[in-house]
Order: sequence, then C-alpha cells, then structure tokens
Amino acid sequence: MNIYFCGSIRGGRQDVVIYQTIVKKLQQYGKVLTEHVSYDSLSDKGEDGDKAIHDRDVQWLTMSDVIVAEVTQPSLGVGYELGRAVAMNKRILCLFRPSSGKVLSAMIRGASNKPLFQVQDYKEDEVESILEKYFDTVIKN
Ligand code: 6IA
Repeated sequence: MNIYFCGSIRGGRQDVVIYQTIVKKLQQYGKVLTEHVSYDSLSDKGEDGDKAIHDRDVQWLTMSDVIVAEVTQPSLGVGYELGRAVAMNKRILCLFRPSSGKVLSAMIRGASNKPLFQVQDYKEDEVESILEKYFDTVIKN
C-alpha cells in the first residue's frame, strides 16, 4: 500500500515530533512516499526547485492508496494536497488536535464525508491507536 503523509513544512514545523510518530506507525502498513515531511533536518532551501517538488508530490498523490494528513498546524501546501486528493477520489484521513487551541478550517472539517474523507480529532497519546483502527478498516475494504 502506498501512503501519502501530509504535514506542514513552510507553514511551520512545530509539530514535527508528532509527524515522526505518525510516519513510524504508517510504515507498519505500507510505503510512506513522503517520509521526508517528518525529517528533523529539513531546511528551507528548496534545493530541488519548487516546480520539481510540486510535480513530484502530485505524481506521488496520484500513486497513493491512502492520504493521511496532520492538519493542526495550518499549511497551504497541505490544504492544496487535500483538495487535489479529493478531486482524485482518494481515501483521506485528517488528524487534528483540539488541545492546540486552534480551530480547523471549515474547508477541511466541512469536507468530511465518510468513508472517503474522514476528520478525526485526537489527543497526542491516542494517535497510534487511531491509526490502527483506521487501517484495520482500510485493509478490510
Ligand atoms: O505549504 P507547506 O510547505 O507547509 O506544505 C507542506 C506540504 O507540501 C507537505 O505535505 C509536502 O508533501 C508538500 N511539500 C512542501 N514543500 C515540500 C518540499 N520541500 N519537499 C517535499 N514536499 C513538500 C520544500 C523545501 C524544503 C527543502 C523545506
């Protein structure tokens, strides 16, 4: 199974430790095409060039079976990826932490439409069990 993980990069890296926990768990279920989103050392040099990054990411989205997005830290790139993934009829799980004090965009919360697009509120220590439950149903269907 190809899994596309979305998390904020230029939107702000404050949740990178949670991204690492999520990516590690996702790797139990398949190949995470975007493992680099969880790297500590990601610098903002954009060495590949933004067009190359965009085109490669859209190609990976096309190849992916499931998209998991951590949406607590707002990111234009993550919102864009989710919109493109909806247009491709992909299976999507968005994870949001209300304890952050943020309020999730209506365009993400309001897109929720089971079973393809799910938005799940969670506490940090629940993230692994939520992913286990989600992938149990993905694997069965
Ligand atoms: O707008 P943002 O940068 O927060 O968008 C983050 C999302 O867009 C992530 O889910 C990624 O899949 C994608 N994305 C954005 N920038 C990159 C990137 N390098 N490499 C791969 N995917 C990206 C940006 C430059 C880097 C050296 C910091």
